Amino acid sequence: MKRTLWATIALAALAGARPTPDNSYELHEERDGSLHAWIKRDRVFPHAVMPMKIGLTQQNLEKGYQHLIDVSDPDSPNYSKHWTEEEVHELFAPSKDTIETVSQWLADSGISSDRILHSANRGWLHFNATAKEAEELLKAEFYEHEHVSNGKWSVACDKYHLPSHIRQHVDYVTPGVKTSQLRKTTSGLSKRASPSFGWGPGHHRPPMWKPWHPGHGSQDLKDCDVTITPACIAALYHIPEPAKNVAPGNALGIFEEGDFYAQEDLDLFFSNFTKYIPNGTHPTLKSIDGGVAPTTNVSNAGGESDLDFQLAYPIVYPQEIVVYQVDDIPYATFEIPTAGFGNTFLDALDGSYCNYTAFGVTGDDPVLDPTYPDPAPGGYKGPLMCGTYKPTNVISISYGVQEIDLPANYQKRQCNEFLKLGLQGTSVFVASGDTGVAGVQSSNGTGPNGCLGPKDNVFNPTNPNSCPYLTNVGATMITPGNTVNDPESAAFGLFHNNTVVFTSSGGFSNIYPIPDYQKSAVDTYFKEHNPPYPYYELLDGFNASKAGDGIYNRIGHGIPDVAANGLEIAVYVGGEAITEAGTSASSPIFAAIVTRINDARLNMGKKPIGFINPALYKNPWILNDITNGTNPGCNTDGFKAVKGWDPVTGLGTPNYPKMLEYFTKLQ
Ligand SMILES: *[C@@H]1O[C@H](CO)[C@@H](O)[C@H](O)[C@H]1NC(C)=O
Ligand SMILES: *[C@@H]1O[C@H](CO)[C@@H](O)[C@H](O)[C@H]1NC(C)=O
Ligand SMILES: *[C@@H]1O[C@H](CO)[C@@H](O)[C@H](O)[C@H]1NC(C)=O
Ligand SMILES: *[C@@H]1O[C@H](CO)[C@@H](O)[C@H](O)[C@H]1NC(C)=O
Ligand SMILES: *[C@@H]1O[C@H](CO)[C@@H](O)[C@H](O)[C@H]1NC(C)=O
Ligand SMILES: *[C@@H]1O[C@H](CO)[C@@H](O)[C@H](O)[C@H]1NC(C)=O
Ligand SMILES: *[C@@H]1O[C@H](CO)[C@@H](O)[C@H](O)[C@H]1NC(C)=O
Ligand SMILES: *[C@@H]1O[C@H](CO)[C@@H](O)[C@H](O)[C@H]1NC(C)=O
Ligand SMILES: *[C@@H]1O[C@H](CO)[C@@H](O)[C@H](O)[C@H]1NC(C)=O
Ligand SMILES: CC(=O)N[C@H]1CO[C@H](CO)[C@@H](O)[C@@H]1O
Repeated sequence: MKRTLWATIALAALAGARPTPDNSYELHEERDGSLHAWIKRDRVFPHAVMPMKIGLTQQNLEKGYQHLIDVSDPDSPNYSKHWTEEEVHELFAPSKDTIETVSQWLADSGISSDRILHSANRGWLHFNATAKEAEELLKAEFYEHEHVSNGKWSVACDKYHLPSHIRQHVDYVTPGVKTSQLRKTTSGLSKRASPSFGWGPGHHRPPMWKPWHPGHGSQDLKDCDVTITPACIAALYHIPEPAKNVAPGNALGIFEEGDFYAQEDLDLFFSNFTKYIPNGTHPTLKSIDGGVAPTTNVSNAGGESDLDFQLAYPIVYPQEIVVYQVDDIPYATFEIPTAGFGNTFLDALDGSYCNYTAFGVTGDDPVLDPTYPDPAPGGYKGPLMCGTYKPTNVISISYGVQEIDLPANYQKRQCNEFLKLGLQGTSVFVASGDTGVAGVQSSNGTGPNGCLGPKDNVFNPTNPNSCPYLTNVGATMITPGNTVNDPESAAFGLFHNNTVVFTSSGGFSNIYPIPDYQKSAVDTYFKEHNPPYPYYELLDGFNASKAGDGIYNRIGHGIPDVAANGLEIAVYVGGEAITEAGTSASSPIFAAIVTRINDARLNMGKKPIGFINPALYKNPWILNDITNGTNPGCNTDGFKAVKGWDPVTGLGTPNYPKMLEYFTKLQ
């Protein structure tokens, strides 16, 4: 394997004296132990040239929330005065002071400004330095490292120092204590946790489906307890027939990965279940990093995509739907394992995210996320898409993993991106998950029952749901014998001879604290309906040795925010009518309703709603409170749906007329 990094290696002796930090220098980063899978080799030759990058601290990470609330709180004079993309970049870019202080220090250290490149998003200073220069600059010793198995080389130090007045301006430096030239390989890396919802590759039938109930499925509302059709959803939430004069450009965006709709399924559904959607109606494809849709072979149609579009179209039609079809086939179908989720999607919506540093993480993770161009057969050969598409006003995501599957800082950086979308006026709805208070069995660090801790009894929250800047949607059902006029209950379903249990995911994050907008709702829940379980209090990720006997986090962000029907949903998949279940259904229903309300607001010359949670928590009366049912898991009954907010169905299901009335009156 060629070591291209050190192409200019000169014949020179190793540098003699060990650098000793002078008084003004302080330790900035030190690695705990050796680099996993890398063997430390020789000291880097003093004249070898290394590409150096200094990640500058981004400002205002802590202020972002206040700005988001400023445009999302219905009582704020700035409600719906969303920011432009440029304003958002400017908010988080490093301050002038940071850039000037660090540049000055480099100049004083002999690295003149003409050698420095400043990245487009202002987050990075790049320069080439000899190892000798870098070692003096950072009071460090750089060593070559060889990978144990893949023949790659990298350079890293065990620790490095920075002058005390510089430290506050620098996130981290590369090469540094991590291997920075690590490239993703196509084998041997961590296996992708199977998505807990969103059925993914090879599962054209979702795990939770039933054959069609013969004789059901007309426009008749009397069978809604057995089969949910568009007519049932319209009746449940009082959604009128679509408006005639829709605002242009108000599309609903739907995320899909490794699962593809078939036009034939949509057509069968439209012609059987709606009077007004013509055959051939289809979403606009926004392909991300090689994503393809639809599938031309109906036998390969996916139970997630077909479900999403069949639920959303009857509500939003004739408004447009956009499908964000994410990742090429090798990645999307997990032929190449990845454990990450959502970063390539967010890159395509915001170019600055491709290189964004926050919480010590820059750009996509070369191990967890797909990397492009993808050399795999059939892989997408273009560069990673950055800022290719504008986000739609509303986005629905019915995929996810568990919080435990991903490093906390990876999730925090991504969560901040959801905050940026909210600042710009985009509402993001995410299915809360289908496993109650438990997680997915195959997920990282979980027991066979999908739960955490040495006793496999600790509740296991979902990702990206734990992020407080998006809107989590749990699932409800019409219990047998009830009608669309009766209150719904929290969803609960048994499938495949009771081997698959569906309960709506909910609980409390182990990473994020309870956001202010949710605080009084969660306080009331604990005060009036204290769950009968021991709890712990921690943030920054689950740690069994700190959790004691507790089985849920008392100080974490509560999931979900709202709910919508998710059981016995009529859908055509693979040319056949079946019924499906899952919060996968609930998210597109809620997102489609908000798209309709945005349409009304746009027609009045108002702005889209954007981040909807502060308005919902202040006005729970515009939702139907769900007060029956539980979300069992981890050998418990889980939490209970109660009066007011609860970690099963949130604030409740949509009441379209009340939501419309409320949101059209707001500025
Ligand atoms: C509303 O926005 C303006 C302009 O961005 C800003 O100056 C003002 O402080 C904001 N008002 C509040 C209450 O935050
Ligand atoms: C560093 O050197 C490489 C190779 O000569 C060059 O491609 C790159 O642009 C240089 N970077 C900077 C910041 O000057
Ligand atoms: C629409 O397409 C479906 C599926 O191909 C077909 O069964 C139906 O007859 C078509 N309806 C019309 C009006 O063409
Ligand atoms: C769809 O429509 C066809 C033709 O009207 C009918 O035979 C069939 O039973 C319908 N399927 C469902 C699932 O309602
Ligand atoms: C469609 O896919 C099925 C299942 O993967 C396969 O058996 C069939 O041959 C495919 N049909 C065509 C026309 O490619
Ligand atoms: C899985 O868990 C192990 C042990 O906690 C951890 O070292 C590893 O990073 C986790 N994998 C991922 C992909 O998060
Ligand atoms: C369910 O159990 C019945 C009776 O034991 C059996 O006939 C049937 O094949 C099973 N179905 C599934 C989907 O496993
Ligand atoms: C978990 O907590 C223990 C005790 O405080 C600590 O020693 C350990 O490093 C923590 N583990 C992780 C992965 O943070
Ligand atoms: C409450 O939910 C349970 C299932 O969790 C269901 O069996 C029962 O019928 C529901 N009660 C009402 C009044 O809907
Ligand atoms: C300025 C900068 O660092 N740009 C990089 C942003 O990320 C993309 C994709 O990873 C790179 O190709 C750019 O070089």
